[in-house]
Amino acid sequence: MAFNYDYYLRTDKMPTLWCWGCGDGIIMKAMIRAFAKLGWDKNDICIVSGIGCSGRFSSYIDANTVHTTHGRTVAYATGIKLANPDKHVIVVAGDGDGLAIGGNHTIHGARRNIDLNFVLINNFIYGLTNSQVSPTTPKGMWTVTTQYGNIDPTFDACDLAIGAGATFVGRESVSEPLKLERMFIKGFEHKGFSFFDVHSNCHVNLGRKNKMAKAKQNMDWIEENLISKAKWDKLSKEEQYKLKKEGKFPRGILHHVEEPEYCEEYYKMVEKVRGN
Ligand SMILES: Cc1ncc(C[n+]2csc(CCOP(=O)(O)OP(=O)(O)O)c2C)c(N)n1
Repeated sequence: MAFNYDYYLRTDKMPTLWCWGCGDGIIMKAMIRAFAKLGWDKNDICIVSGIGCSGRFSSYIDANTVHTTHGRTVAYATGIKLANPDKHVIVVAGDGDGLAIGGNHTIHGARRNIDLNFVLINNFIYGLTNSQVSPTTPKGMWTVTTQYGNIDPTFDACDLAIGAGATFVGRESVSEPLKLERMFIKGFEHKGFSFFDVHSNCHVNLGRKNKMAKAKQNMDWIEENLISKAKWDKLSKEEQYKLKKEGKFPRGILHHVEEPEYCEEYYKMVEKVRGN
């Protein structure tokens, strides 16, 4: 029998406002299947989204939801998780939201290893506001703010998360929804800061002026730039460095370690101070 998504959706809000073929829908569906496979009650889930096309997750998923200010998802989510450590808190933010204006919050959420699940919807552009350059926009690409081609160097969101202290870090794309679902399940189960760099298409605002105006062309381009972790690990450090400079990245679960979780440490401290 076909999977029924409706339990986790605000069906009265359908159809979505996303453009035809947008990767956001694939990610939302993979996320919902992960919730269902983990057996999560929607009342135990909190979706915290920022501002952007990706911000609509908190409108469409029927759980506890907060549509927060641009770049401040982790600040809100930290408060929510500390006050409700038994809830599953999922942060959804775009590459502009999570790496530019909100980059600092992303770093410190990872550093604290608070049990949040940070889903970065990385479409390489400011989607909602029509094509401004973002930290992940590849070199040379046209955006409205880089009309002669982007000169900013390529940015690796997973390296940032690992360096900052995230304890589960993975990268997948919208072309592999089942792998994405499996990665979500593993990361959602992990206790600590889980960071998912999900490469997604924005053929309307990125692709249109960069020779991939169709969703499939944009998705094919994403696939060309992702290399399985198994293959990646066989390359020398020099080869990996060179590939990253060309905008090519490893995919899969890249980092998974166990470290003390922030809420647990916090509540231990509360007990200690109370003399219990
Ligand atoms: C403080 C603040 N600055 C700027 C904006 C305008 N703004 C809204 S969405 C957005 C960028 C969205 O891009 P991204 O975060 O990559 O998400 P996407 O739309 O691609 O999902 C910007 C700059 C805002 N709403 N608030």
